[in-house]
Amino acid sequence: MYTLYGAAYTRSFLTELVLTELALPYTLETVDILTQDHRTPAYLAINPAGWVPALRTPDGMILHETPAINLHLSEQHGNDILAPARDNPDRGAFLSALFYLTDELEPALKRFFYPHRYVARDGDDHIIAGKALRDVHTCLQVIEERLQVRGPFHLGARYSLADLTLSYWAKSVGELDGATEFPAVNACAEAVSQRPALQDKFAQLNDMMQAYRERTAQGARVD
Ligand SMILES: N[C@@H](CCC(=O)N[C@@H](CS)C(=O)NCC(=O)O)C(=O)O
Repeated sequence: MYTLYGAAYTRSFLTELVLTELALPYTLETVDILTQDHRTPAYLAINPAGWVPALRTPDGMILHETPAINLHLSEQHGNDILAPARDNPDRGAFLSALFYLTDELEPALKRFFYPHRYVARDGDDHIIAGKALRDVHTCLQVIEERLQVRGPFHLGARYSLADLTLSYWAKSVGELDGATEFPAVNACAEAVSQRPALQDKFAQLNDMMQAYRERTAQGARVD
């Protein structure tokens, strides 16, 4: 049995989607970043970086870094569902798509969600958030153009972890200004969210993001 540390409205939910897609049983240990649970000595002993998710494997090893966790699970248990095998001709394109999401889109989203960490002067949060939002849109536009050439998924007709990762973010940020202007991205996310194994989880994601927005509107934030 795997143990996943995280909170519903964080990217640990992306790992939940992977565990669910692969039908792997797991327990969720809630680490709520809006109440700073991720800074407690107990959690820092699990992941000294102070981020969620972390995953405890059945043999007691702790894994961290979401893309690494997700790729590892996909390769250990996936029977090729989520990750093309090393000898698959699509392997390179798959890794390119996945790394673009994790190296470019995710850092821009982090700047958008935590702008106060990047300001030189108090009160400039909105400047950083605005720039981050433009960076998010630039990334989505790049993905849009790739999907328009080879869609509906990153690997054409073949679904993969890259599509699941994109769909998680697209559905999480669906209400950001301008984020709905990417038809191929949204079509990919819609197709993934309708996968029979994932439908319930994506419905849950919607509710959780709503709850997250309400809490942050009331002043809760990650310092
Ligand atoms: N590189 C890490 C980043 C993880 C990350 O930033 N997680 C967020 C939640 S989505 C978090 O723990 N935020 C708390 C913080 O940054 O203090 C990964 O991909 O797992």
